[in-house]
Amino acid sequence: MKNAKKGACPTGTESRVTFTVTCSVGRLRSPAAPEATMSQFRAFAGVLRSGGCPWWRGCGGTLSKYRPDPRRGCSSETTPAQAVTSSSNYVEEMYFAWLEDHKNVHESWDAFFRNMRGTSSPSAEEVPTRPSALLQGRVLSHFPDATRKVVDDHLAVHTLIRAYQIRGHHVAQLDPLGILDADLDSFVPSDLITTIEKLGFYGLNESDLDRSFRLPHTTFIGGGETTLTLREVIRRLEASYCGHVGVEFMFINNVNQCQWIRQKFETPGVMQFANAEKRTLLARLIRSTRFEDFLARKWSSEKRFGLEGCEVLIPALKTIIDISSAAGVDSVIMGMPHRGRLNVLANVIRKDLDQIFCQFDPKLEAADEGSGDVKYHLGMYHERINRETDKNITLSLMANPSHLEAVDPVVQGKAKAEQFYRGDTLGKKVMSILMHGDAAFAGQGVVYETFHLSELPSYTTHGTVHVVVNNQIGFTTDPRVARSSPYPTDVARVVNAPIFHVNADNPEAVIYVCGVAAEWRNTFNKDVVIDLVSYRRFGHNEMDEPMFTQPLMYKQIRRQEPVLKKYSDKLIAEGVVTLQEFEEEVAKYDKICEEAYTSSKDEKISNIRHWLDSPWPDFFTAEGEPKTMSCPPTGLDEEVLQHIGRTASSVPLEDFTIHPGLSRILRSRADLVKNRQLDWALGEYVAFGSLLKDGIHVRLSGQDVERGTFSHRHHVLHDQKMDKRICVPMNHLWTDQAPYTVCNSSLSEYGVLGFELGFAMASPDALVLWEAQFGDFHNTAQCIIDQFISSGQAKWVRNNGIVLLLPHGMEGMGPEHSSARPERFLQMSKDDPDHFPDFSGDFEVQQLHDCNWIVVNCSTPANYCHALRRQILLPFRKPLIIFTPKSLLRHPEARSSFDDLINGTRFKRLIPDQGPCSQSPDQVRRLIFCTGKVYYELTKERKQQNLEKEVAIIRLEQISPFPFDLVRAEVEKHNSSAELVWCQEEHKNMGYYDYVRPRFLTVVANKRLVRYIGRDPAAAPATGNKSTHLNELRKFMETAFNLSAFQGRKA
Ligand SMILES: Cc1ncc(C[n+]2csc(CCOP(=O)(O)OP(=O)(O)O)c2C)c(N)n1
Ligand SMILES: [Mg+2]
Repeated sequence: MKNAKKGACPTGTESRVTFTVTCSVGRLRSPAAPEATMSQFRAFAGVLRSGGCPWWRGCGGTLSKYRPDPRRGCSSETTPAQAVTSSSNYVEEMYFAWLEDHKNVHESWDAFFRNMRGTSSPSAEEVPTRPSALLQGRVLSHFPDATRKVVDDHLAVHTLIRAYQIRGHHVAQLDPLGILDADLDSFVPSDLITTIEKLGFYGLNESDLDRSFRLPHTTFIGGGETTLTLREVIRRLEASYCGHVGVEFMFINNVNQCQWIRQKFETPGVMQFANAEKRTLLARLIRSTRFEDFLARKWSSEKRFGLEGCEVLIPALKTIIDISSAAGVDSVIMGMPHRGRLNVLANVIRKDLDQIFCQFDPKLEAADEGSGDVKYHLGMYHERINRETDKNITLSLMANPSHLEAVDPVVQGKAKAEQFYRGDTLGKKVMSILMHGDAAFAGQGVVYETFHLSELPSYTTHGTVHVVVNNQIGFTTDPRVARSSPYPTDVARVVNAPIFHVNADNPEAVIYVCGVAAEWRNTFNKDVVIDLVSYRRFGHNEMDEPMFTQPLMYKQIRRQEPVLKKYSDKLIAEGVVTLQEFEEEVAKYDKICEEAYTSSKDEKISNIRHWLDSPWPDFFTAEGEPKTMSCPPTGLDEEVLQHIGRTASSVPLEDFTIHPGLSRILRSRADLVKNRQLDWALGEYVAFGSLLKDGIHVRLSGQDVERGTFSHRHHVLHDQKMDKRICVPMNHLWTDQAPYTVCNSSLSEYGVLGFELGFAMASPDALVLWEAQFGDFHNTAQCIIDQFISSGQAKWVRNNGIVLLLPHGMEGMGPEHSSARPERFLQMSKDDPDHFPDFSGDFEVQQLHDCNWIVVNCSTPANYCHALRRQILLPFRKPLIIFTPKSLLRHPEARSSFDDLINGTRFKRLIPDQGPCSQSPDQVRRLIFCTGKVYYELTKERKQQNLEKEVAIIRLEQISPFPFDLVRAEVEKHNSSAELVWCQEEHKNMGYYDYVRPRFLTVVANKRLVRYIGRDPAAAPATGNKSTHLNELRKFMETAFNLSAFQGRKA
């Protein structure tokens, strides 16, 4: 009976659900059959509402004369005996009133209760508190069976109410097609009253239907009434929970929040709309529907991922925005997948229609550099007046890749940043809306990771409204094989987000739900989910044939009247609009589309720049170009260095006790500063601190970053005597400094890196860094790296200066924890290996401008500091990938003097040999180029072998873009017959070799050989065996300083 469970939506009827099926009791199942079906439920419900069956009628009406007023006592015409048999609620009221004071009730009742208790009056100590005493049976034990039943029945009715609140959604009529179960299950919960006999589950029966029951405080179905007949209780519960809205919320562990939701959905008459509201809704539905129709007519064979079947998404979003705007929100940041995206751009964000239409023109020429992207991936940013509230609002839809849900954390990061920079600490001004497909919402893990950020102090956006376009299909895949959870939305339960399922063919129900969701967000600042249960009228895209895989579903879809038709018929029937008005509104919008279509033909050039979701107008010129093509030196005043150094070695708060081990660390930092030296942690401190001084916000996020995985950073000090008392010295540097945010993240890479990328989009005046615990863990965030960081600017002309700190180094720690996989980043770097660039002007800056990202492996703290500062002093933003050290953090050689950071100094893309080779380069027999930690191993070995005059060791600090100019200078400086060697500690098929080799060959015009020294090729990045590790190291060190190792070898 699966198909019978969810009836099709009668949009033409009232917005609350009405069951239309009537049947006789003879068709209902026996109470013993727990798996009653929905058709039976609907039949029963119809009976309840209509009161149409003779056996069902007739019990009501008599109770009215028993309405009790305990304060006055009862009507003299009602005897206790009559009352007990006809109104349990009445007796209960009387009894409680009598317990408080026996004078409260009429003397006949007083006598009745005394008789029952066998006592003259309730003594003070005997008077029990109401429910607990009843539950403990202290009172009941004195009662005759009839009275005990009264109480039992009340408890039963309360339980029944709760059952509907918890499980009513399982039988709600959610599928517009009437053929599917939104919860993937035709099972009807046994505690919902789907047959008359099921009242027996609660110890009730048919004769109880017209008895009145006092309602608990946990329901609002009574409206202004405190009692209702059981018949009415069930009818109202069914209307609230089993209609076109299924409310899932009883898992929320906050009582106030549950009460709030109950009130919103149970209060009688809540879902009624004024005619003006209905007309607005119709107009929005017209736009949504006619937009898709227009595209289908003009470009019938173009992919657009139409919204047909869920056109209500547009009015839904607009309602959320209207309500939020009324509550004070003036910036909404949205993320969404392909489905209906063009419609959202046109009718929600209000991108000019001609700009959308011209994207369909295959002859449109690209004005911008880069690859560009397909039209249904582009973002948009628009400031406008919200017509409903007359307030300014900025709407931005983030550009995104095909990779479903990948944009979720990015949207959240951007929303967080906007809130942060505006001081919107409670999310009252800036909010995010995320749209999802049903299959992707359930299937993609990043959804879960993003939900888990939603309540974390440094990551919360104070509530996101999630809207799921649940067309009950994912490409060709049925939900039954696409998820294990009942609903696609169950993932949201982890954060106690209420979930509102709604039949998308009932636009008024949708609008109501959206209003509640927006109010929820504005009230509780927590996430909320709207599940638009809908269908997909056509194939996955406009070229697909859905009948191959879903024949029956699509037969039904063909018969399905479009929602606009159903809703316009309804409003015409109600007299809210006339047919003529409706047709005029349709014609008006069609005309707008036609005119835009005509003007779109004038567009010859596609400007992706016009689709930017995060413009930085002051940062670039009006044309979107960098204001200069140079970068100032990144050095600092001695005083600034000293000041930051002192703060980094101190505890700026009074009466703050730090751990003795940390005191030692701070003391040694102080010693370094005294000696004008920096280790890695100090180099980082100076970079951050000096940028803060210049008003640049610095945000460092990642797992355990506050202390630092390697216990070297200690940016957050913890008072050893007072729990949770912390001190962030970096925020005590200068009174007018920018804020420093350092935050340990949840244990997620994909979600958190995406979030930080989004954060970095909001402003160019921020240094946003994400640190992997170990560099190799970045690969669980590969999608963010591939789809956004590496290619984001090429696709969407959007700059982003995010910094990735990836601990890297072969230190015998095993296959994991060793390599941050430099080869992966380098393989995606776009500088041409075979072409020696011919830049005029500032070679370094021009190269950085033209690359897709910067990859560095700094060997000194000073250079690390310069790299971070350069990131901000550049006139554009590029992602920066830094392979950071582990053992070098404490290596006595890996220190810098203040001199390397003093005014006038800058980042060194390459560090030449500074020993004897530099004095007599002609004597050099081998030039070893390397990067990172292996430099220290090489110099140590060279010294031991006494080859400091013969072997020059040159450090490539910036690997990509490749410093062709500096490498050439080094090659030319030294003896032309010297061997050129690339040495790395990584395996040959990993690390840097494949990237640097062709570039070295380009430098030497393929006239010299470039030798490889390092580990042999391997499948795993490192051995798990310490002695193998050391043997490998020893072997390639021997080769490095065996000057005849390559003799006679041609390649
Ligand atoms: C990460 C990822 N995997 C697979 C795909 C291919 N793909 C594109 S749309 C789609 C189905 C999505 O279904 P759903 O989320 O329900 O959205 P709908 O298309 O139904 O609106 C799939 C599998 C993708 N784009 N991204
Ligand atoms: Mg879908």
